[in-house]
Amino acid sequence: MLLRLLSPTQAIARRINTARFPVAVPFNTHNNLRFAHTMSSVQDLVENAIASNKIAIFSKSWCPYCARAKKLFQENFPEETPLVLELDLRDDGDAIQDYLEHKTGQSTVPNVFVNKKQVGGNDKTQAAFKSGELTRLVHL
Ligand SMILES: N[C@@H](CCC(=O)N[C@@H](CS)C(=O)NCC(=O)O)C(=O)O
Repeated sequence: MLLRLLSPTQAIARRINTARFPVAVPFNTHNNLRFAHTMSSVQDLVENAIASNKIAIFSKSWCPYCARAKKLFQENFPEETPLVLELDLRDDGDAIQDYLEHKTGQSTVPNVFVNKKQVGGNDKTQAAFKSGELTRLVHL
């Protein structure tokens, strides 16, 4: 019924907007015409970040767990320069977070990857450091 009130373009956009990884079709959000991120561009960005960086941390700038994970690397692996993507500071941050959940089953940040392996959030990263697994991964 709702869709019948919309123009065909709006109806299609409304339906695509509900898709998990929308394709590049314009849709209205809060009266602003915006473009949905393509699944492949977000997927490529995340996969490239993981593949091209020894340490990749998907983070949010205000997140205390992220701060602890970033501090662990700064203090214990000062020679490394992790790639840190602050999802709250990016237009595509929500789409990246959705893709990470799809990929790893983890919906929270931080989401830490070392040498292409997902370590997990802060708790798992701290535990991996204590066990020696994190150091092993960093020095692969
Ligand atoms: N036990 C998790 C806690 C992570 C967590 O709760 N992160 C919050 C931000 S501080 C989160 O991702 N909330 C959902 C969101 O921001 O979308 C860990 O150690 O990483």
